[in-house]
Amino acid sequence: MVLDKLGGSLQDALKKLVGASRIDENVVNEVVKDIQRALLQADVNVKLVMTLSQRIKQRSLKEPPPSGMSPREHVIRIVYQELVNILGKSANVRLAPQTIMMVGLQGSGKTTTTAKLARYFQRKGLKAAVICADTFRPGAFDQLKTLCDRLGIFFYGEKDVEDAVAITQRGLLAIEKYDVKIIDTAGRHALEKDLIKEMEDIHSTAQPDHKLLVLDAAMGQLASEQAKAFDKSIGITGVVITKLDGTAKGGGALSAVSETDSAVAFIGIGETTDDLEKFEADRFISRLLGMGDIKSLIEKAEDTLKSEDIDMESMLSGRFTLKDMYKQLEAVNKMGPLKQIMQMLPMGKLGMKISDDMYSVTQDKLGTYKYIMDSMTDKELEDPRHINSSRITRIARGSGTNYEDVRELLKYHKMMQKAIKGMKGGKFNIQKMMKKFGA
Ligand SMILES: Nc1nc2c(ncn2[C@@H]2O[C@H](COP(=O)(O)OP(=O)(O)OP(=O)(O)O)[C@@H](O)[C@H]2O)c(=O)[nH]1
Ligand SMILES: [Mg+2]
Repeated sequence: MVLDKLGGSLQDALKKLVGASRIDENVVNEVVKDIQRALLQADVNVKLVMTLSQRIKQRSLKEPPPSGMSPREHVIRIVYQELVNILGKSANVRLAPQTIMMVGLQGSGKTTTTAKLARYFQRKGLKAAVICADTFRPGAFDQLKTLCDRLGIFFYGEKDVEDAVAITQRGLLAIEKYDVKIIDTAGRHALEKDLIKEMEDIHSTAQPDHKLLVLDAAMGQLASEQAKAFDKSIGITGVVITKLDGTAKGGGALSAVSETDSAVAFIGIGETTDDLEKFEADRFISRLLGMGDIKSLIEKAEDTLKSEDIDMESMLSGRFTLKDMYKQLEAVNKMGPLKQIMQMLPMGKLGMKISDDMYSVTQDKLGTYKYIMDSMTDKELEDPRHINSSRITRIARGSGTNYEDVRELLKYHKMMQKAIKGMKGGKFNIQKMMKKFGA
């Protein structure tokens, strides 16, 4: 996944929203703080982050949720919308016959992206050909030719010729009959005068429909300066951010571009020729946030909160029966293995530590526990202390399980009961806690 780290931290922030028992100013502030930290770590401009934070806070607290939408979903949607907003529009490179000129600093990924783009169009059914107009770097010809040969893409280049403009001119004639013509140009250390001159000459010779600026994602927020400089000299029509797979600064590069008049058209996410994606801000953010997952989490969360019928009062008074435990386990099971979600369950809300074993109670296990409990007497269910070794044997036989299963169940129960007793021991103000989550 692109931008794993940023995506992960943003998702963690949203999970706090999903898991909160109530959506109030405190929760929103806390989530916004997490989002800020995540974005700043991805090198997103501080001012941009502050504006975004303000907007999320204001909208979350002022805008009423649309009908049918829970407060939780509402805030998540606002976060999503505001993140899409800072990425701005994406540049649209249509699937049509056209000439594309690639520009950018040395090593930014122009040649690789030229091949990736040709492949992109080819897969969409357009005939693509490329021209090597880089006479600066000795290996440029071979590099692009090798990539094209492998992909079955027509390549035009002239070895040992220095005039990149003349090559472009002859090249365009040679590939006249192709739908999409892509010109790879030379990169330099910085925007030097002679590079600009050559770029402008190729530009006026080729009259490209698109001038794509290729930027290394590692540039972070400096991307905006580059975009402005290139735009001033030949007027770029779109940006390709490469190497998003290899840097934590990708968020900065992406958002910086939208601050200029330019927009991102494609992103490079790896070294192979298939690692190119058309950039669409909404789809990108949706994937970054794992929106599909988040949505189903919200549904589950609200489902479980509704169906929760555990008698908290009695539980906290020290009565924690096997039946109570079964309900808890059932709730855990319904939620899947996500630990964050556990915070919503009564035990989690009270800050009770739940061992890792508890998270992995499978449907099978639950089934087994149910059989076991069905073979117990009411008295045993209410107070399992009465269950001695011979009773365990009886219960195991009656339920078609074995001795160890029954013992495991009892062990769980004891563990949980102990934890609940621990909570009673004065560390928590029960009354206050109960109020807090509306029990
Ligand atoms: N991981 C990763 N590597 C990339 C990506 N795009 C390009 N690269 C690598 O970046 C290096 C430079 O890529 P080139 O395409 O040669 O860059 P260039 O802009 O043509 O370089 P010059 O022609 O010297 O200016 C190569 O090793 C590529 O494999 C990407 O999206 N992800
Ligand atoms: Mg190159």
